[in-house]
Amino acid sequence: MSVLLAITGWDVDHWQERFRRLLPNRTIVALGQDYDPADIHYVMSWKHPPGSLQNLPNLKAIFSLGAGVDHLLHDPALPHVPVARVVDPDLTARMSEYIVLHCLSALRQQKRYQEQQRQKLWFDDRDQPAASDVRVGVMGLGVLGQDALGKLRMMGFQVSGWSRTPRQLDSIRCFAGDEGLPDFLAQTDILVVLLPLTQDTRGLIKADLLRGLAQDGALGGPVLINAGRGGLQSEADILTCLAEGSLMEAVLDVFETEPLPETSPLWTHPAVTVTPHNAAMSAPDAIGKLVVEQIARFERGEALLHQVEIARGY
Ligand code: NDP
Ligand code: OXD
Repeated sequence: MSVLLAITGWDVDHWQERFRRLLPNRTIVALGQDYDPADIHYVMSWKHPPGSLQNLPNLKAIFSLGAGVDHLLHDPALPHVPVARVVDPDLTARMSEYIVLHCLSALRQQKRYQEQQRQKLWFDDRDQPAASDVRVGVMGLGVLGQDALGKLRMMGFQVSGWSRTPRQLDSIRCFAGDEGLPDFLAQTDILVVLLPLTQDTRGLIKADLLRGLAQDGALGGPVLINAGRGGLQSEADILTCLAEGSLMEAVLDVFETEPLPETSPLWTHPAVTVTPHNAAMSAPDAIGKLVVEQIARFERGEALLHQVEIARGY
């Protein structure tokens, strides 16, 4: 009963060492190492190369090592076994830290004061809006969206969210579907994107959508924070909207191409903050424990937690 680590872009040795400690009675191998395909019962995947999970005749389940699963569902040769994703308090807390940090940074005009410090400028000519004057709208009312909204509400922001299916949540104004989108955008000053990348959401964050954000808000212009996936956004449209003023600031953790190419104008744009897809990293200890628990459940004959609906794409 071996476990195969099918990981690219992360430190495989680190994960292998961690899983060897957590699962001492199993053989933990990684793609490219020597193993008998018939021994592999479980795969842990982060961006496995498409086709690399074929010909594992005794495979029972695939565990995504991240919350998102677009990185594995795009594999046309994905084996027909259950796929489970990460839902874990450690990862959720990290994402909410990122979202709260950047909402507060927009509220408190952090970019501007950093620039003033660089110029040794002691100067303040603007009113400081209160959090309660600012409306944060989160696209995606799932595990991450709901946690972030709860924490933003505690900070005093006005909060709303948008999802595919209608939701009713305590103290959160909820909008849903294509019909609900224009009204959701029109009452949003800071747009936070925490959607999965699916056929329906690809390319959603484009100029028309950004121009629909509230233009009369307390911050002086709309702010975009995308920590969902780069494939959700058109970077050319974000730049156009920043240039024309329909968008005031963008905080981007994810990009159409990752790593973000050196030639991208986003790197040096004064109104853009770039982070290297680390809004919420998968910490091997926390995520390792979750997967070990999942395997134990599965082998007791219980259903896997957080199973992905393959046809839906998330
Ligand atoms: P969930 O599956 O819990 O939630 C997804 C939410 O998106 C749901 O509310 C769902 O609607 C909504 N949604 C899906 N499709 C659509 C659509 N077509 N229109 C409107 N709403 C839609 O996911 P999580 O909250 O756990 O994670 C969200 C994403 O965050 C991940 O898929 C991943 O891409 C990203 N992520 C990024 C990280 C980073 O470091 N940058 C780290 C971790 C995750 P409904 O409620 O109706 O189902
Ligand atoms: C995830 C990610 O999906 O880190 O967990 O992007």
